[in-house]
Amino acid sequence: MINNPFARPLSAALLGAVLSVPALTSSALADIKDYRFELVQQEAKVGEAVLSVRLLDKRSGKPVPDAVIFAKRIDMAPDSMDEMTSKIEQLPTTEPGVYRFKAKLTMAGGWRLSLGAKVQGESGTVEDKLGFKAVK
Ligand SMILES: [Cu+2]
Repeated sequence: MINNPFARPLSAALLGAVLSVPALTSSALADIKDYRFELVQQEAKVGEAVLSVRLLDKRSGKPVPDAVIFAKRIDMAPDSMDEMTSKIEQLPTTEPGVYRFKAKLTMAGGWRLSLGAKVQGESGTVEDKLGFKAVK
């Protein structure tokens, strides 16, 4: 069989085309990428703490109300204690676009709040990991 010198570049080009299609498709649908969570305060007191998180539309900078938080977790991953988790519970919202959680911060140091949410009218999920400090 004769080795066709064009075979390899052509297949690479085809592969590139194939790979770029899902990328285009997902970015067209992925309005969900336009949302992010941010902590209202970067510090909390050790003990029972209320953590407030704002969900923002990055395009407008506006808070996004009525998202459904379906996953939440806190752990001490920033201090290399990924396995050190604690209780976290969602509290009623008092300000549109601000989501509140009651958490038991059992140790001073770096904590990470991980959230998963669904935004009204968008497919996909917003997933964010936010670092903060627990202080005495
Ligand atoms: Cu710890």
